Amino acid sequence: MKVLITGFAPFGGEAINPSFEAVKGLEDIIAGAEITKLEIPTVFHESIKLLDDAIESNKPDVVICVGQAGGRFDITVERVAINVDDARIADNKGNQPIDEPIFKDGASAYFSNLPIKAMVEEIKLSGIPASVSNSAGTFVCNHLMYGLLYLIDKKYPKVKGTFIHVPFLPQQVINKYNAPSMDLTLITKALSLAIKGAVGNDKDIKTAMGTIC
Ligand code: PCA
Repeated sequence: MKVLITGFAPFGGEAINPSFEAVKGLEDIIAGAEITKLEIPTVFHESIKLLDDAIESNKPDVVICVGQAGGRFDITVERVAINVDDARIADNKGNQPIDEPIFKDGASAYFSNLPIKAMVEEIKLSGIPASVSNSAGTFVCNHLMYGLLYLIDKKYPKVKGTFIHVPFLPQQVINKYNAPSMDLTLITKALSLAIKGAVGNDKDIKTAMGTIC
């Protein structure tokens, strides 16, 4: 079993991105699976191209992309990606698409085909806060998750994939008011547990993890 896991480069004025910091710290073998780690630029379209090339060359069974969700307090495993870019800030190359489809020939949305609830449960059982998220936003993270699931739909039908958002690191929130953070060792452990949940469950568990607005 091969797992490709990616993290993003820092963006939005941050000096660090917890996603790639945590990915870098993962073991090379987790739950018997061979782990390949990759940093992805926080740039629309270039990110998807790089992921496509990595899937083509590494031939992974599972792909998990990870990104920073500043403001979230827990680890969130994403359920769905939507076919829209609506950037509140520019990406690292100055692109700021507004209400543009990611792929004109893609579905309105794609759902993750990994057992996302089993992944969340695995993380929670180790005492780390985690939940299912129903929105990866409309910036580069949703863009990459959509690109991954589009590629799975059109080109790599045997691959399974999702996206995980992680909170800020403590050093990122020193001068931010009331912003939650999580220690790097906990984020790294959570990603390792998420991989364990992903490779260890063919089917998802039937547990309520929905939200009420
Ligand atoms: N987070 C951003 C893009 C890169 C990252 O780490 C997002 O949530 O869209």
